[in-house]
Amino acid sequence: MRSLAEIVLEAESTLSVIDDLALLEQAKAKYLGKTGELTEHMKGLGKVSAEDRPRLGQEINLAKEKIESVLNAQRDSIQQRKLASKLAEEAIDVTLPGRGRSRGGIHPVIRTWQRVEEIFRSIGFDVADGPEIETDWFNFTALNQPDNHPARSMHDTFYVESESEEPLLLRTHTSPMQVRYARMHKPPIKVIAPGKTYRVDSDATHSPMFHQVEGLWIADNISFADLKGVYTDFLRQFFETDDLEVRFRPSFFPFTEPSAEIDMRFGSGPLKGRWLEISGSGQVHPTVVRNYGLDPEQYIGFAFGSGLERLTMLRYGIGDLRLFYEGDLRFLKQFA
Ligand code: 2NL
Repeated sequence: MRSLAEIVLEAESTLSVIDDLALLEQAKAKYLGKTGELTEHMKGLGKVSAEDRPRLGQEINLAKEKIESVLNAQRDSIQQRKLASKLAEEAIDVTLPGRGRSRGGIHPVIRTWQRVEEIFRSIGFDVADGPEIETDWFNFTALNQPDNHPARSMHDTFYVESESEEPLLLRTHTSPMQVRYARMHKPPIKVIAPGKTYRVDSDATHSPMFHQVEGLWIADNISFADLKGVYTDFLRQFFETDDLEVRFRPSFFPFTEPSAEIDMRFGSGPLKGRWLEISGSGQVHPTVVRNYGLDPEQYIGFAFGSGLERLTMLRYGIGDLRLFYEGDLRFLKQFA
């Protein structure tokens, strides 16, 4: 058995160079473990005379404390170094320049949507909102669309599988929002309904999803003259020119009677002199007024429906509808 001094000396030199926590605990066992050298000394105490025992006990304890203090110091130092290296590894150079942020832009059709809202709000119209998945009643029935109308076929309209009695579908126009709005408000009703609409149709000039804005003004004395005034004023603000004419051509829609196409003509610019179809319109059909929950003998008014893509194409001189949906940045960046 080695002397306490020898053991302490060796422990101090061995432990103080270990730089791994697990190895340190392993090395500790050699001195302080169950069969460690100091433990052996302890076991020997019993054989020592009662006279010498306290002194020897004290010496062993002192040796044990010395070793433990080296162990603790070494443990601390290993942990310190570990932390320092972890911090160094994770260091961030806050002086590096940032990566920069790429800037998004507003899609041209949405730009039109925003401008249309702004213009109509400025002349006293509210803006309606509503679901894109509609019931058959709000999308068709309320708008006087007969049961056998071709627009109601699976061929023209996207139907949504539903558990309910009533068929659900992707709205084919934004009118159902106006019907919902009209049923919740008292006349005078003065509202536009912009939004996405869906039809089974896809070619160079049709997209299965497109955007519409409809307008509705119902009160006790609203006429075609008001429609012409409101719509002409809207077009002049939208295209930022007063040099523009509007004409009505007779047409047919189930939800209006009489109905009219609205054409417009610029007096200058690249489209100068050509009549352009810009919107459908008409006096709201009495049946539709009744479906607002109003008496058609008392209330009258007009509605119109225009395509936001069409308005956008005319404003910016865009020739192909598909450009709106391709996500080509070379196209989109021109509007950012
Ligand atoms: C078109 C036709 C139109 C309407 C939309 C409408 C809405 C209600 C009541 C009556 Cl709530 N009418 N909307 C009226 C006439 C024409 O749009 O083909 N537009 C591009």
